[in-house]
Amino acid sequence: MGFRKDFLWGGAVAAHQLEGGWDQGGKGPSIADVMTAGGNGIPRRITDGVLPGENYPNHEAIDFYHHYKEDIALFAEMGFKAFRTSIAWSRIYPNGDDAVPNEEGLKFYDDMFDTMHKYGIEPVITLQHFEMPYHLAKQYNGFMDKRCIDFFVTFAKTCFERYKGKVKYWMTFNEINNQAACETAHHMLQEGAVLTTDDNPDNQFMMYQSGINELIASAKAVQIGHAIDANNMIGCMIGFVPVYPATCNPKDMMEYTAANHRKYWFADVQCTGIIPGYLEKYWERKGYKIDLTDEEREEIRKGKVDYAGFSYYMSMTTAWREGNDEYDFNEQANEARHVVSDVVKNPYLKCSDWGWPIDPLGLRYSLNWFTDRYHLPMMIVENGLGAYDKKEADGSVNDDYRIAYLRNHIEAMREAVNEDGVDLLGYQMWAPIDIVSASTGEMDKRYGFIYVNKNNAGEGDLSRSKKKSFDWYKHVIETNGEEL
Ligand code: BGP
Repeated sequence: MGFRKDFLWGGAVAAHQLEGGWDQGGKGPSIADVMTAGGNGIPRRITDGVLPGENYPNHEAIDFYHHYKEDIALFAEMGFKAFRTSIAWSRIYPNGDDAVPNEEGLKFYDDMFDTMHKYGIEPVITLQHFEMPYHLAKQYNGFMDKRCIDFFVTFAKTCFERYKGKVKYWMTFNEINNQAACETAHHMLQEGAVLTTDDNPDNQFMMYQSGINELIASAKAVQIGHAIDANNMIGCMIGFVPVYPATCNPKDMMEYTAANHRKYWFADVQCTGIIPGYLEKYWERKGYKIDLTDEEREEIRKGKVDYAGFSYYMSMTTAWREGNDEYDFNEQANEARHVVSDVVKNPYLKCSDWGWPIDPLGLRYSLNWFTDRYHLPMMIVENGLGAYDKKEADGSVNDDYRIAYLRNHIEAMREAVNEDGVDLLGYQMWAPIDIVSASTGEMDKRYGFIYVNKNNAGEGDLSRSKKKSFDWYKHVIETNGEEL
């Protein structure tokens, strides 16, 4: 009973959200570097390049670029077996289409991985986590251009070759499916480096075309990664928000099915190698002529992933609505494009301060959903609570709400292992140290076991201190999840 002996307990972050050093060591600007700070309920703006006078929180972030040794030492103190981060693409290829990689960038990650191994921490690496070189967005419109497939594959190959023997667990694209349900300018830029506006009627077509191009790139990278090192475990990374039908009305059940198709077709492709029939039919109905050749379909078939990685923060509930084609429903209502939302409130769940429904049992359901659909090993590569923390006069942060959130989720995950027999490789909590929020650009939306002295206004000396949850998680790892 219980978690496997080599269970990968750890934490997850992404380069752009903590490294800072946005223009140091030969790094080029990434798409994250042109996103301004938003706020709780206030969207981030995308500027036309890096402009003077704007506030770009990712430029400095928490300066992990210069602090990674002390931060990794703190993760080691908690007993981490794994640490998930990403390789900032524009540190390696500053423009994305450069002829040769930037040695200083490659060396930076060599040193970081060596530091992890010194403590017996296994790196879990994402190749593209919302941080494509900005030049690829500006010059090519990102993955709308097939040449970006080759640029990504070159980047992936460079990383597989360079870090052979140092990195075994990989993921190609972070939350590759987020764009599917949202199709906003923010998501189209974050996931595919496609520059658009919220009200562009072509967003959905572009999402399918750029998404297919990313899936081809992912499948090619999987094959190359296996050829370079047969030990490599290369996964997908799905932003998973399990869908519940609002009622047992059969129409709600079909709406639930449609929402699963709409949100998780990326997972179906990466885990099965097949373009699902529901997708082909939808393109046909919409008149979308997706550029996808027989050779590319074959690449997708051969480039199936080894494990299903997914993030889990919340569930969502959908309902059928009179007079609407279910596939035109969207997760986010978009009045400018006459898109109606099918998302309804779940009366059984409470929400976080940012309105994210908290649902620990949904994690057990998610592990079963992936197992029933794909029968692959899995890794939870993100799960955590963004909250306002209060630093007491004595410097302590008593984050019992964070401990409660994580305890309940880990308990649900343990039941999925013990009762349902799911094959789970590890759990990467998001994020072990306070970092810049991806959706809002805030610092005050905190996830960490480690407090970083910096606020939304950018004030603070970046000093690190332990929160109450630090020792709690340490004990969880020590007892391999027995004592929560
Ligand atoms: C996921 C992303 C992460 C991360 C996390 C929390 O969608 O993969 O990059 O940021 O969500 O979201 P946020 O930072 O917006 O609170």
